[in-house]
Amino acid sequence: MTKKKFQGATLECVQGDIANQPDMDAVVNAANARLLMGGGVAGAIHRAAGPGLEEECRPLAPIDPGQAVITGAHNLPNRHVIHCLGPVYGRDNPSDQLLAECYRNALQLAEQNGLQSVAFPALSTGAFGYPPEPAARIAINTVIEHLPGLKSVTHVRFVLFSSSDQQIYETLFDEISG
Ligand code: AR6
Repeated sequence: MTKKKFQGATLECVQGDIANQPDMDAVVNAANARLLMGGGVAGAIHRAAGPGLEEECRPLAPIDPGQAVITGAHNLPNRHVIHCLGPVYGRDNPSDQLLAECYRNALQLAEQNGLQSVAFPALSTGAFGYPPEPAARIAINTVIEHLPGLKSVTHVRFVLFSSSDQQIYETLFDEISG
């Protein structure tokens, strides 16, 4: 794990499973437009949450790329799940702006719900094909850009599945000053 203090907030990157972050108020789901189970992150989150999550999601779907919605966490050990639809790389354009929107909208929902801690997976970098390094830059830069404006959210964790993604985040964390 790498930890960094940034303007009073804690930023972390860890290798792990987004569905097993019991100390975080919210975990972010790399959702599909219909907010159904799916594979990857969405599979892990829905499996751990149980069928109540899909039920709660149904009336909120469909969502657009860049959009985020919040639900309860059901059987997950968190208070909420924030579902983001990342851009499909090369199809949903401009991909960089839509990916940044996901992180911004998720943080805003966390803030509006009085949450202190949010864990993000590497949105769009699996089935949606976004190259990991530019996606990581967008994730980190967007969070750093918006943290100073947040009162409630003071702890953001990036949860990376592979050691190569963890390596990318660690390298980018080393570039952060503040
Ligand atoms: N915890 C943390 N990261 C994970 C986990 C996990 N349990 N599982 C995979 N990853 P993806 P997307 C990593 O495909 O690209 C789904 O089927 C993975 O290695 O989950 O936004 C949905 O239903 C990758 O680095 O999300 C959508 O249709 C990253 O998380 C679509 O895929 C994101 O991979 C969303 O695609």
